[in-house]
Amino acid sequence: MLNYSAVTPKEIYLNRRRFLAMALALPASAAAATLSGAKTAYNAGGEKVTSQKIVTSYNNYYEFGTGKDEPVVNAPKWKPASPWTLRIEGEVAQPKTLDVDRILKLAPLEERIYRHRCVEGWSIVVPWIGMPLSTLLKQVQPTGKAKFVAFESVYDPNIMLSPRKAGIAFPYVEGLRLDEAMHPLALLAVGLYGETLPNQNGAPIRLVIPWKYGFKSIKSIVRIRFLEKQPPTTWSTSWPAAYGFYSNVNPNHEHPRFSQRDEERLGEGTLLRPKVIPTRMFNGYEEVAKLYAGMNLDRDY
Ligand SMILES: Nc1nc2c(c(=O)[nH]1)N[C@H]1C(S)=C(S)[C@@H](COP(=O)(O)O)O[C@H]1N2
Ligand SMILES: [Mo]
Repeated sequence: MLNYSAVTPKEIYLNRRRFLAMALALPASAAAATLSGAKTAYNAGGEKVTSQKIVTSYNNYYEFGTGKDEPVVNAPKWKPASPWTLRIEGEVAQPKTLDVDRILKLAPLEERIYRHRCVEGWSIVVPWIGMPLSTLLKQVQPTGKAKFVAFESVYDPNIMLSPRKAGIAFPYVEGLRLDEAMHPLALLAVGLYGETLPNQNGAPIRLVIPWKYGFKSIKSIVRIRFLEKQPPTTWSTSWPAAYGFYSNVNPNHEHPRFSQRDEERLGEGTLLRPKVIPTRMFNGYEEVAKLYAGMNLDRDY
């Protein structure tokens, strides 16, 4: 069950109006002030939120550098297209091109505090702002053949790394099974900490799939395709033995390089005594388990 706190329709409406005003016009500092009072719609576990400083300066975004300290330096130099358009096509009755302003109006924006676990062994707790991914996917009618959803990031070779330098192919691609994509926890995020997304966190629109490893949460999305067959994904193509299509957080399935048994919660311990906690199945989001009933998740990793 989703644990939504008591947010009245009026509060959601007001927050949405403030957020829209911010997204369209206000400078970042005013934006922070306007949304700082936003009500939280989801916070399972109630853990301490990681500092905004860490979440916006320790990033994986290979298009802007392979070091986690590089995207915060390189990504701000990039100017996302405005209006930003998202193409939705494939096995659908009616393909559509939507711009982000239009997507923002599809549903009230919610704040959701999610744990985020990187396969490399660190985790953070982030207050995202967004709407269920299902809200967007319901805008097109998938045909009976649609079983998977593929996502594609922007790729601008003028400012982003070459695939050779990054060591992975671009554009970055990801995918979900249709039922995973429609799960209410799957979030289409447009902001964090009451502000629009900084470039290094995937501006202007990205996925956040909290029960999967961080790399499934693809940034700066420009294209979504409904498909009959399972699509290729960047990391599973680059190293199939280490990265599968599902990539559910799973302490019982070891990665050849990084331990999945436990994780370091960034910003809470000290250099000498980092805060290390056990990694939980599905990152603790056990409500998704029924999506995988009958599957062997050690084989289908
Ligand atoms: N396009 C794109 N999306 C991406 C990545 C990337 O390199 N390129 N890195 C992934 C990885 S490995 C992680 S852990 C998360 C990090 O998201 P954050 O920087 O907002 O914490 O983004 C994911 N999405
Ligand atoms: Mo990651």
